[in-house]
Amino acid sequence: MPRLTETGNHLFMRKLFIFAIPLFIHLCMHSFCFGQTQIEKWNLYHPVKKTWMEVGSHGSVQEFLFYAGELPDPFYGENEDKYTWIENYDWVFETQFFLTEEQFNSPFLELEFPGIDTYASVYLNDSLILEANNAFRPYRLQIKNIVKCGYNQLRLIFQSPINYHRDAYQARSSKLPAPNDVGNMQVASMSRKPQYQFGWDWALRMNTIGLIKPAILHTYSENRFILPQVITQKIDQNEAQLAFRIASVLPTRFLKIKSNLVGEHQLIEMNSNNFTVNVQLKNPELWWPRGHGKANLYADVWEIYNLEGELLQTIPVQFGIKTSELVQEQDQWGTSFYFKINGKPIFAKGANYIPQDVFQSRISDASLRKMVNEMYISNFNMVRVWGGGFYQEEAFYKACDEKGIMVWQDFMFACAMYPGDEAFMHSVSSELEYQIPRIAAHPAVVYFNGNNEVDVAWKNWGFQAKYRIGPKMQRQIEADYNALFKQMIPNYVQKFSSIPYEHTSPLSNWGKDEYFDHGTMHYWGVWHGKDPIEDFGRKTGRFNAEYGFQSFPEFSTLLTFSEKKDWNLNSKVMKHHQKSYVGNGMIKKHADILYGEAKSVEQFIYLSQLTQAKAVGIAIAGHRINSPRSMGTLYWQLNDCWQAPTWSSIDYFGNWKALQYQAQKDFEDVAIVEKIDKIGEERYFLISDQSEYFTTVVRQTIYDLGGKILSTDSTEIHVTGNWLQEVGLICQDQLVKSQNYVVSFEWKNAQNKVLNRTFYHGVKERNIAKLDQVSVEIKSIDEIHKTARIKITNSAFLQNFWISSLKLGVRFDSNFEHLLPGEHWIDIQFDELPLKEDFILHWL
Ligand code: BMA
Repeated sequence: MPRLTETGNHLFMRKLFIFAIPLFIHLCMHSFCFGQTQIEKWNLYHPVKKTWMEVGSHGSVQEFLFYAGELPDPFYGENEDKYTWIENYDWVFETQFFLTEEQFNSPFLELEFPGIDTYASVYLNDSLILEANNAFRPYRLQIKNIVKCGYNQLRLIFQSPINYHRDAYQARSSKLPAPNDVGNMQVASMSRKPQYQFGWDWALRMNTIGLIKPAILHTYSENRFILPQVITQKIDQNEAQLAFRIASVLPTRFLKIKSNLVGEHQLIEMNSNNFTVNVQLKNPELWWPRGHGKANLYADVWEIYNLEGELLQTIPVQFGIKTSELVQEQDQWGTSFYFKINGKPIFAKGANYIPQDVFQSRISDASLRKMVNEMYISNFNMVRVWGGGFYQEEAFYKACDEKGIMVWQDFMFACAMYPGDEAFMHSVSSELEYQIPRIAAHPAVVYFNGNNEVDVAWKNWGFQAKYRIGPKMQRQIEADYNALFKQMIPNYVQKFSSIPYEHTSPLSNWGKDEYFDHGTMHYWGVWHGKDPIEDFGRKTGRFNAEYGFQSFPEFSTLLTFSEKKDWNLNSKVMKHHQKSYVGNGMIKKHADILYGEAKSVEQFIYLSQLTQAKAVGIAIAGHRINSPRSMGTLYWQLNDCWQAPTWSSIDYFGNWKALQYQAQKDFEDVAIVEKIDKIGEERYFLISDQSEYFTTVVRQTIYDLGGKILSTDSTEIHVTGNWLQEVGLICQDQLVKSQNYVVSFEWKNAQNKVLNRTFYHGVKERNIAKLDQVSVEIKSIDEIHKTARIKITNSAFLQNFWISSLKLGVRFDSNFEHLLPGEHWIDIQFDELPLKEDFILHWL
């Protein structure tokens, strides 16, 4: 481990100024006295330059070197390569914090690190107080006996996350498979760090080192209480059985809780840090997922008292009442997999969520809320927090609680085999003790899943031969798997929640047709296999937890990491950003089949988005039409952590790709979806996942491409009052079978909201509209609310009309629509008003 040089120390001391700024509350009531101070500044020692630099309250070495101008934007071009050396060095963070007399005299002083990434020896006034080794848990340290009144010195010596494992890695006779780790030593699975930091097929490798969140100094008189949680145990007709739970930082006994809602109760010890009491709540108003009722939340205030009746802490608590049940039963098709929320089966619609940024510490709460809102307005009712990233922030789960978005929560293990030694298991257990009660406290959370594709990888990816793992070691790896995913994690889940759990996803692989009849499915036969695109609609699993197709992000996003001259699939930059071994060829293969060869890179980018939307749309329609055999559809993947061609439907800057606009329509609770068994042979289905019984009239209008009405039709459809879908096949007029046409549908949902959707049918060659047949104007500009209206005037038909802006931060309320000749309006929101020249138009 490096020691600080004299020069370094000296410089550091000179640079010192106010390090501790009191933040948050300073509460003093009765006998309890609370203080919280955040450490605002650190000094970072650069091991190569041998100099100190001043940095903020949190962040990674990689970010600091970028912000200081030492390194260029890591996402630009091939700059990733300029960052690789960082993970091989040890880095030192140092600060001084000041304790006032009042703070110093506080009976308890606790130093909390909410997130350390990852291997740090922590010294306080030269005493070693912690060896941190897990980025998924907070560390809380009692420091009363080590601190001084006045200045105290805190030093974190971060060890290289690679070197940390070197000896253990080299000592292993056979290595643990971690195929996504692109490093020379594949240590990802030995490490409790977000697995995608070691490289993934949609991410660069960026093994960050630093503080994920600011360190906090707590002062208190007796104890500190954390992780308030309400568990719904049972809901009877007029009463909910709940468990109120709380954890204490210090071991204690005999606590009392006074709740605004349920009054005073004695807390029962689960152990000396965890307390529980069973309570009843009359006439509970339940929390429901979006589309099935109100996401009702309770606001309570808890007062925690000690044995002497002294108030120790007051805690505001928000909770919801719901039960979640995972139904896995033998049935006429095979083995079911679906969720009953409050006893009602729910068809799950949504996507897989990955970290929103490679740099975890710069993801703001506002951006998390925005992302959850995107899910909400896209008619999702579920999101899967995927296991190769990190457990989400409170703001994320809170937004899901409020918006009624069910959360499928993976534990943070993905696509690798994990060790089972005592130290590793111990580290994971400390992570579980924190994360399970924290996450399960959110009513939105309905499912815990042990890992992403670990089981399926072990059984199907040829690890045994590739990593030369002999029979004895194979048995060991399997025993370790069982100990972690089939014993330890489910035990903790049961202890700290009432949420259902399975050890892995998928439970079934996509290799054989019969596999689709059982449990969860990740269908990768089109992308990773050679299946035709139509198979997305044919090969439907019982719960489709992953399936997807890649596309390129739009031009404004491409310009943030490349120049126009790089816009070539074979350029170094484009290849560098394409991290899937399958590569851009697969996008091109299917885009060519569907739309013919692109005439320019720009057009290819456009077609890549249309191809992705088509592919995923075929799957969603297939899954929904297949319900109740199929009870969930979560496409891969919602978002991005940098700018690259990936499976995302929303790019790194929040721009919606064609898929997102389409998913919004495909996920309408009462939707008309296009079923494509064979390209060119489309059929339409009205489908509902609502429980209300209602009648809707579906109006169908067929136009020729000049806008002339060829036929109209109305069908009355009774949507049954249960969860089975009501399918209405709307017949096409025989007259129009031989010509190109557009069909528009209008219908209502159970709440009487009018919905509509337009599809294009091309049965023969046609002329494509010319540039001078389309004009765009910006109208109704409102600089205060940052909104405007775009008027599109076209004298010829435009298929899949796409308008994008070269200025970042422009949002269109609709896009990729089929526009008959006439005037059309698109509402926009912008950060900075785009000019006419900023718009790029594409159509077919
Ligand atoms: C799925 C995911 C990821 C991966 C994606 C695309 O299986 O779980 O591991 O990024 O496939 O290959």
